[in-house]
Amino acid sequence: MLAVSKPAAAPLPPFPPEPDQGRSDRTDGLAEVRVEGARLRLVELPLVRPFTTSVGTDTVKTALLVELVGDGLRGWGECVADPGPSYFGETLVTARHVLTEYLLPEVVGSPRRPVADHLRRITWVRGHPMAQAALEMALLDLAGQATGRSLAQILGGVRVRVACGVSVGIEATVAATLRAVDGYCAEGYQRVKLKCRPGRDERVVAAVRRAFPTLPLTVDGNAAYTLADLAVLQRLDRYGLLMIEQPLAHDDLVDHARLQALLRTPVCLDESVPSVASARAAIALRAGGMINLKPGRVGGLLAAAAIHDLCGAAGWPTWVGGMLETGIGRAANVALASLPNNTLAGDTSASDRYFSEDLVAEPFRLGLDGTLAVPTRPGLGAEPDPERLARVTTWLERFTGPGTGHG
Ligand code: SMG
Ligand code: MG
Repeated sequence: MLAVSKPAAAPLPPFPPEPDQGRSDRTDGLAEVRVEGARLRLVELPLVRPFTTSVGTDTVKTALLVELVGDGLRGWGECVADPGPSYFGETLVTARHVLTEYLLPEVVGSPRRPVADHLRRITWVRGHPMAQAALEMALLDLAGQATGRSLAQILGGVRVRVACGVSVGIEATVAATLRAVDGYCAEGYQRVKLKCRPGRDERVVAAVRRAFPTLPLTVDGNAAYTLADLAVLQRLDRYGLLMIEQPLAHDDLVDHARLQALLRTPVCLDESVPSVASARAAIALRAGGMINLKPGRVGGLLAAAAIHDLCGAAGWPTWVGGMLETGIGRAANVALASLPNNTLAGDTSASDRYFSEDLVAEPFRLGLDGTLAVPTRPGLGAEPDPERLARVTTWLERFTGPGTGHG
């Protein structure tokens, strides 16, 4: 009988290393912390101008804040879920539910523990990365304060100031977009991102490029395109964009890989990377060329830092995105932006790009060189101004520990 030999299997492409789910050695050496009580609250801050994307218009920022109290310290976390699930599947109501019923009971009233152990106790909760990230931020703030280490030091930051860009919403007219871009450039922002959607893309990009020939420029489609729009996406290649952010579906990687193979401009993934594992898949599939890091989207700062490391090893640049955070979430984003592979300016704009009065005592101010200072105080290095906090709080709930109920 004829022996049929199986052809040798083609070697697997080099795969990115195994994810560590973000529960990394970055927490080694942090003091143990005890969480005696917690408060959840909603705050509402009007935006200085409406912000329109392909998924809707925001005129006010509603943030869910986590406040942990232990050993005389106070740790703060900001949840970036929106009121509705148009950018991401979580909402303010689902995040509140998950924090109240599942996450906070695991840490409030528990004994003094290493922060890694507190975090291990919440990993059984699947999904809900924005709720998880808010609690993680508050725990890291407590642990950083207890240890005397800033969040940037905990995460492995290497910069004292970080380069800032600005995200410009879809304006009513091209002229209004040009005015907005002009204003932000005059303030010193180092790069401009134009929100776009089918029909509101090439004409605006062409006009901005004509008026600002050397401006570092990007676009963000927030998943509004499909491969049927290939022609316009390929035409955008002509404008020297730094990247095209999340053009295709929020849960797609395969079509982004097909698109990237047909574009010179790097594709930057945002919505399509909701975890460390999905970042690894994106890199393995070559579904783009860079990733926008948002702690809330991926389950926390440690997971975002792990994605930063994976991308660095793969030669993909990273940068820190934004969710119109108050100064609390902004402090965390700026600390994350100080990591070495974040080589592109972030959507980490100054407080006054969003609010006439930020929540934090010391608002983030843009330097003349278009940078923000990385907080240096232990922990987050930012806390709400008590009087302002009281003024903008619309809802508040207290937790004292498991079994004691809340209210
Ligand atoms: O914080 O300056 C900011 C906003 C940056 O454009 C921004 N964020 O898709 O990257 C993004 C959006 C998400 C929020 S609006 C849907
Ligand atoms: Mg985006």
